[in-house]
Amino acid sequence: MGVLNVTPDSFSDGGRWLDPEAAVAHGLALVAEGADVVDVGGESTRPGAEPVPADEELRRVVPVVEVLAPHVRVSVDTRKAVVAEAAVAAGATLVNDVSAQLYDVAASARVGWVAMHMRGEPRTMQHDARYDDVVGEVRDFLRARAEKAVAAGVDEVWIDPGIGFGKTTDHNLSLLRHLDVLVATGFPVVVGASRKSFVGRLTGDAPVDDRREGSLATAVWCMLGGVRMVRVHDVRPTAQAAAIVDGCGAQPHRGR
Ligand code: HH2
Repeated sequence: MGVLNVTPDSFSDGGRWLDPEAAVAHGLALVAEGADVVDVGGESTRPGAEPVPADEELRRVVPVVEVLAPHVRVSVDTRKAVVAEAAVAAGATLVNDVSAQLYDVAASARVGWVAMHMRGEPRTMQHDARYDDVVGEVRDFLRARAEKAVAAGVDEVWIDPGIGFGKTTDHNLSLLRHLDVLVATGFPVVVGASRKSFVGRLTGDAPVDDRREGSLATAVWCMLGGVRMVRVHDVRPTAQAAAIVDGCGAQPHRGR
C-alpha cells in the first residue's frame, strides 16, 4: 500500500502532493513502482495534528480518487463517514479507518475496511501513551472491532496495530516483536511503520527524509512475521523486498 497524502502538513510528505495534478502523478508513479493499493488521505494524523473540516478533506481527496481508481485499487484514509462515502462513490474500494469506527459505512457500501488502533486522538495521543499490556490490549480492541464489522456485514476486514498512534518507541517495538499475536486472530494484518519516529530513534536520530532503509527493514520484518500488507512511502524498494520474501516462500498464507 503506497501512501499518498493530499495534505499541507503530513509529517513526511506534507505539501508535496496538495495540488491534485501532482497528487495523481505521484499516485500513478506509486503504481508503476509496484503498489497494489494507493492510500489517499486528506487529513494528517501525525501527533499534534489539527482536525481538517469535512468540506476541505472532500475537496482534497475526491478528485484524486476519481482519477486513480480506474488504474489501481484505491483506499481512503479518513476518520469521517462523509469522506469515506464520497471516496467510495468516486471509486475507492477500501476504507482505511484510523478511528476504527466506520465499519457501517464499509458494510453498506460493500467495500473493505481497515480497523487501526489509536489511543485518544492525533492532537493529544502522545500525552497518554500508557498500557499495562500493549500487545494484549491492542489485540483485544482490534479483534472486538473486527468482529463487530463482520457482524455488520463487512466481508473484508483488516486489522492494524497503529504504530506511533498513542505509543512510545517501546510500545511500537513490543507490537512489532509480537506480530504473531495479531496474526493469530485470523484477520489479515496491515502495518504502517514507514518513516515513523521510532525508525529515527533506532537509527541514530535519523531525520524523516533519511529513514528509508530503516523503514524497509521494518517492512521486511513485518512480511516475515505474517503481515499481509505494509503501508509505505517508498514503494519501489518495498515491492522488490516483497518479491524476494515471496520468492523465498516465507508467506505460506499466499499458498506457497
Ligand atoms: N499511519 C498514518 C496514517 N494512516 N493508516 C494505517 N492503516 N496505518 C498507519 O500506520 C497509518 C495510517 C500516519 O502516517 P502518514 O500518512 O505518513 O502521515 P500523516 O498522518 O502525517 O499524513
